[in-house]
Amino acid sequence: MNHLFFGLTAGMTLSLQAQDKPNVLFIAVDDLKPLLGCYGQDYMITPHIDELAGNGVIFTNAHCQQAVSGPTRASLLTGMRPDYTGVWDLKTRMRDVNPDILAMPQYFKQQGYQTVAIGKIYDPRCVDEDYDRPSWSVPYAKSANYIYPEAYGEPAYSYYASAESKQIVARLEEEAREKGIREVRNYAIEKYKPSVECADYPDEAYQDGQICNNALSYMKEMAGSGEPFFLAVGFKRPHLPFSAPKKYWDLYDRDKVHLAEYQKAVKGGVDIAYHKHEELQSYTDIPKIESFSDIFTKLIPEDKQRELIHGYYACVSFIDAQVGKLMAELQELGLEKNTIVILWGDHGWHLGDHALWCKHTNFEQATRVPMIISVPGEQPGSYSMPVEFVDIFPTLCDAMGLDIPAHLQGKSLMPAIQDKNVRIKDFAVSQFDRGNNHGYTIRTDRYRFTVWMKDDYRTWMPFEADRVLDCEMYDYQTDPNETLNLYRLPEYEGLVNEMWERFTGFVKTQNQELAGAAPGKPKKKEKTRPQKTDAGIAFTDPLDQNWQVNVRKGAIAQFTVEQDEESEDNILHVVVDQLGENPWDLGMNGKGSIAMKKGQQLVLHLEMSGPEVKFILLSETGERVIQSLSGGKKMKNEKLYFRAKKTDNWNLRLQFLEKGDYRIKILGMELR
Ligand SMILES: [Ca+2]
Repeated sequence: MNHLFFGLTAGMTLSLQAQDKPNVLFIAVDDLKPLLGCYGQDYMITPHIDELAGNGVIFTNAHCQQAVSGPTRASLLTGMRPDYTGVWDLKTRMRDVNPDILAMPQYFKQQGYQTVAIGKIYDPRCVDEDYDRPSWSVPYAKSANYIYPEAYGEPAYSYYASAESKQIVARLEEEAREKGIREVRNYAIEKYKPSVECADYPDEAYQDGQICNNALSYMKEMAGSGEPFFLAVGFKRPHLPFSAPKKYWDLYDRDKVHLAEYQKAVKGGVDIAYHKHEELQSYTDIPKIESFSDIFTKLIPEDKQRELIHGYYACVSFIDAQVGKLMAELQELGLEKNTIVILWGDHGWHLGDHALWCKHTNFEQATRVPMIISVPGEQPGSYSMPVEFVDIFPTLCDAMGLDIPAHLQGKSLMPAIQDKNVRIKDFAVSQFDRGNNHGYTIRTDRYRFTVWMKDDYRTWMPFEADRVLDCEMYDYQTDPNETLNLYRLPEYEGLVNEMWERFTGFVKTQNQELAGAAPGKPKKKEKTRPQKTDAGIAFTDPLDQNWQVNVRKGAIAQFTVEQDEESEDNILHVVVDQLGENPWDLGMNGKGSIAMKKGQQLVLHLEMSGPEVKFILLSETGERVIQSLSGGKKMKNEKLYFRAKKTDNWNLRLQFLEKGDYRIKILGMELR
């Protein structure tokens, strides 16, 4: 074993290229359907989102991939459809299925962005305890600090702010304790969980007011940093319960709210399309539906419908006001010229249409989403052809000037942002499960075609006509409320056949894109290893055979090469006691070089533990491709992707960015 000690030595320094990458403000709004002034609902009071839409591009035919929080967010944030992510419910964690999946914030972080999440971005049930640790530069637990005004305190169950609600909850929790019940919160929530709350309190008394304040602080902090940021702000309303400050309720007249026009089953429809709105039924002021057949006979009473819809409107205006604060601060800080802003609601919401409430369907009101993207320097406007959430990842890469990872399933919408008449795709695809029956629905400019497949069919399998359970088709030009299923009408046979071609074509594409992915089943980490190359990147003993180690300007570190007894691989062990003045004062340069053609991708397979390391691929002419990686306490399998910006010889550099103990094992590399 060869120990190399390095102390304080003077040496040459490298200058890093100045950062002029655009920032991204990424605003997620839980359960927000396109019920906004800018989407043509002129009775909605949403001036700030309308203004954002007026300065950006509003997508009027945008659809989520699956109308429920965890799956839609896992898909959007990885740019992969649910049949790849395997997250179809609210309990599967995305990295249990795909340990090496590349998340959008993770990729931006690797590209030199400060990535931070405040509020709800992923669904917490579908990621790890650290809210997907690889995604964020700032650990999620430290990204926000909710400081409620003393006069109000923290809302009960985090959403009921009124003193009355808090007293009731406190009394119920006391009652539970007296009865010796351990699950105090569950006891209380089963007895008291109203679907709405109107209280005359300020925004700051609610979680969304706090989320907004934290985002404002972060923007101020980042404005002068010189580093680009990806700031993800996730608002919680208008998710149930509809609790919002009274001033937002006062913007609307309950007698004038718009009840759903069509509250019946589709003529010629299919039962599997509906549900009993179980989510709404978990609220203690909602009448219970016992059996499926009661859906259309026991409608929510009209006064309760009015109250719910009024509450939804109030919550939308409440969030609009928070968006207004974010946009004002962006201007105040002079960041608006260099910040891409995107706003999206994670899926739609049924407000009584088809006697449905909440989401969880393949109907238009559940799949259609608000999606507004503002890219500095681009002309504002409206885009009406179909787009989907999987398009967001590649679109942002394109707008930010980053390479689009080749495996992403969506398409960049930048051509549509630049020219609103350019077609990006013929249809969007959403899906939803009913047990082992899985419904896939495609939405074109004008029609929707839904195929319900039985026996656990997924689109990585070849299409099998035997497994078709039922189908639906709707024409939004003649029937915007989806009252009539056209699928079996003889006059639509030609159109139905066209739709079948689209659907089976989609399945073929999925078969190809997901080939070998074995999605949906928890996977072991990749055991096969790529071929080692002789590019001078192996950690040899002595280390200086392949690497020049730099420990300069105050840095103190110890570099050792150890052998893993089991695999006989060499492990680089670095202990950093003190950092240098600059990041490049503590690191190592590979002596060998790798010849790469422009656009070619180098994939580095490694195992790593310890704090953050910056991996830099440097060309002879000084071009850099930078990826950052942090390991945990245990060695973890990782892959890094570098795309050559030009044809040249490249060599690898590592910079150790924090004090601590690092272990890195290079498993190999491949050129794609
Ligand atoms: Ca949601």
